[in-house]
Amino acid sequence: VYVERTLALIKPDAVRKCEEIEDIILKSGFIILQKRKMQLSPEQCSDFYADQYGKLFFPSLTAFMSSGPIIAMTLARHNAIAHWRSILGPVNSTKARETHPGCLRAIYGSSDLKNALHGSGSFHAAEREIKFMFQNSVIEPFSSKQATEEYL
Ligand code: YYY
Ligand code: MG
Repeated sequence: VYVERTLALIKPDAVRKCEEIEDIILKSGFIILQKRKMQLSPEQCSDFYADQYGKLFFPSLTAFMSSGPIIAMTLARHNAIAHWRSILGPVNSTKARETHPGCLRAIYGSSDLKNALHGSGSFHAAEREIKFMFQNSVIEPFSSKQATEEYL
């Protein structure tokens, strides 16, 4: 079985629910390979979301993503990228509550901007985003009951 990696982010609006979310991640068959709690600068958020540059919501996106701590996780599983995206559900949490009521963005998010969680959109994006969060960023140690803070 080919084990794939993806990057998950718990965004500032959902960090207080991180333990609950991590339980769901593990019950969904993922292994958490890396985990960091960190706060990004607006510039780092602009780099991370460079594919959205020019969109009307770009300034609010970078402001929101830098407004508080986030939790970055490298998740591993068969078909990790697509599976994590399917658990997240659609980008707009408000609409997701109608069309995909059980999805994580419906449960933990509140709008299209404050949608609680991120998942890489492709293999290329996953590799870039994992590197971004675990090599190029200011990081702080994160303590948790889980022993998966670094590589397993
Ligand atoms: O990959 P995903 O997060 O599901 O959606 P993208 O279209 O890549 O948008 C990235 C990010 O931008 C989204 O998670 C919230 C924000 N955003 C927004 O604030 N308003 C929109 N109409 C669309 C996206
Ligand atoms: Mg995207």
